[in-house]
Amino acid sequence: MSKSKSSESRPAGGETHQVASADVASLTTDQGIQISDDQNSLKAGERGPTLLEDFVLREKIFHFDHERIPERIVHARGSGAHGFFELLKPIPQVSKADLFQRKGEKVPVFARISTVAGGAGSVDTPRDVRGFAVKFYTQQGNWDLVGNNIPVFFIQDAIKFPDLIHAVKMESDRGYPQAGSAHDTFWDFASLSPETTHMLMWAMSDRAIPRSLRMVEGFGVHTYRLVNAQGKDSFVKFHFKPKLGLQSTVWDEAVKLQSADNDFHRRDLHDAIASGHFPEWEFGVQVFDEALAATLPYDVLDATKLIPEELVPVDIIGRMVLDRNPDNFFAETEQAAFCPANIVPGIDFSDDPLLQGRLFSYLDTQKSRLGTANFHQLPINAPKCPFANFQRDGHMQMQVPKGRANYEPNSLAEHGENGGPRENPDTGFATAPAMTPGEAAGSKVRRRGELFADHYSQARMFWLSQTSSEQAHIASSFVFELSKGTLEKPPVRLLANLLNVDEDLAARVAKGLGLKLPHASTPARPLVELPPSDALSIHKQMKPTLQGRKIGILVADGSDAEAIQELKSAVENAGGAVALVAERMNGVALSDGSIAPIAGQLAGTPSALFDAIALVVDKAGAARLSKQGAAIQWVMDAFAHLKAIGAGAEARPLLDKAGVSPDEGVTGLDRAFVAAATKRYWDREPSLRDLA
Ligand code: HDD
Repeated sequence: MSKSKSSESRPAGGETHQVASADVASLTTDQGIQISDDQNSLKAGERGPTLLEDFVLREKIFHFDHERIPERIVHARGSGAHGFFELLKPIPQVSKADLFQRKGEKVPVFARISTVAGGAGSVDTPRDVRGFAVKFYTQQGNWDLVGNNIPVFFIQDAIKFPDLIHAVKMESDRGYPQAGSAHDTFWDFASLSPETTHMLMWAMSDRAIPRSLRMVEGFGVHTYRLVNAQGKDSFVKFHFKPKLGLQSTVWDEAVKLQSADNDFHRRDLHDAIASGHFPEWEFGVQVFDEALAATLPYDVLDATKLIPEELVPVDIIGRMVLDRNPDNFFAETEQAAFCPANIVPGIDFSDDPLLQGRLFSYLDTQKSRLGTANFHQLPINAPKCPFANFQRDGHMQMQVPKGRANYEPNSLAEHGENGGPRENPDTGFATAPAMTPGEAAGSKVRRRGELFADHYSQARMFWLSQTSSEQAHIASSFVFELSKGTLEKPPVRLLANLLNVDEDLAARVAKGLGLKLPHASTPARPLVELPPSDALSIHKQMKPTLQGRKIGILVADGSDAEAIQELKSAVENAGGAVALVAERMNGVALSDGSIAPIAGQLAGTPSALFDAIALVVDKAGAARLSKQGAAIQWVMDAFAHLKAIGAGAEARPLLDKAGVSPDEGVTGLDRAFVAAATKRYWDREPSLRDLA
């Protein structure tokens, strides 16, 4: 073995690889040194020891070793996109915020939608709340609206947040379950904390298993303040309403999606944007004043309460469109640092104690996650308006401030030097002076507002606002989640709390769990009967549309080419998309002799991935497929997931094998199918599964 080191390098076994040329840039080290060989480390002889001297190898491995950063302590799994907010209706009468002044003006945004409990690599479709965070890069600086797809929260005071999150995340001794609340510690905490009841109703509803991130609402959750140019302030709740309407999956579908495609939501968002179908939300505000707040039987500073839209309508003042995928997931989506404390003149905080705690937490966590107080200089976080101050130095300082002025007051400008920026009393952010009425001279206490103690009135309002099918889903989710626990007391305590929401609900959950109904827990405040609100129901909000929806068409050799083409055009004209699924990926020979390209192989492309299915097969195809488990399951699942099924008479054997019985959602392959595919068939459900 030769001891002399060689500067020559060559591929190990005759591989071909691209080298730099006039069109292909040279690979370099982080120091800009061009690299001649990226295939072999430097060795003392071909089969000899690798040399420490190899700075190319060392740098590459060194950087790789440090690629990961701590994931978010909550909302670790998320998908983001760039876009814009466009003002449709200026509101200078209530807010002086620059982005709310001029009709038609656009402000760039970056939005990230996330699950809460799971890690960064967890699946997209567990039962969970979805985070809905938007960074508005306004001319007055960044405004971050960091909300959820549910308008209320589990707890009322930030001091309980670490307990809530510890309870819901994987259990600390065993490290499971991942991304789910169906376990002892969550229900132990929740059943001991009646303030969670309203949010539990939402979390057990279909809101927590959305069909697409493009089909969720976004809520700022807290009551914030708007402030106008005269200094007058109002209360406000912020809303995003999806243009595609609200839509969720059914539980069995959500579960099957986890195995069909871990990245179902991320892929859906990415594909929609890449194909020019930009997700869009209306942006609205519920503006109200102290006087109205004072008449309500609940406290607007309590994040477990919402303001019904029937009482204070949502005024649509803008729209948000996501029209650009990130170029790099880590640099943008992962490093995006949202913070509810990022606020602009014209918008202000309320005294909501949950919000107040958040104002500290987010800035603090970014230091731990991104490693430096200079995280705001990362391109995704940096304001798009000029920003300058006397903050200096620290890890990863990327700006190069000029001159000596790093303190204030200074008189350097008077000596011809750059004296740096100064405060601006006219346009700078000034805190709205309004205090919660009656609290201005309050003494220091560790207590909550009196009305915070009503934990059940709005939970009941939510329950009564749901359709019977939605109610069955909620009751069944409680049964499923509580059945996963091993402790005896949490389900009993939870039932005692649910009895205050609705006796029928509690009785159904008890029956599902095989438990005797306990006595109701004693509410800390008497309930107030509130009128139901249609805005709280998904089914009452759904849009019968094919926009953003995908139809799976099962085909086989001999399938009718014309029927496929007609179906495809009809679906696409209605704004939907189609994907052909077949037993093999190498195309099927259609009736006209053409070969149809296939998007998904049957066994690996379950019907859970589609919003409706069509079977375009001839007699022989149907006969063959009706002997195949994957095909039978495909049809069976679509039926069980309450989807429309379009099929010609030839497909009958397959429908029969899958147990499809006729109803409004089972049609021929004509126009009726395209109309039917815009909906789900809730009435079918009771005949298919035993819901609580
Ligand atoms: Fe939070 C992240 C939403 C209460 C502490 N939160 C985080 C994200 C969203 C929310 C959407 C992810 C942002 C992103 O995409 O990067 N959080 C909420 C909502 C709440 C809420 C709607 C109640 C109304 N959060 C809340 C409280 C605290 C936190 C009470 C602490 C006192 N949240 C955090 C955090 C996170 C976070 C630990 C983790 C990663 C991050 O901030 O950047 O600071």
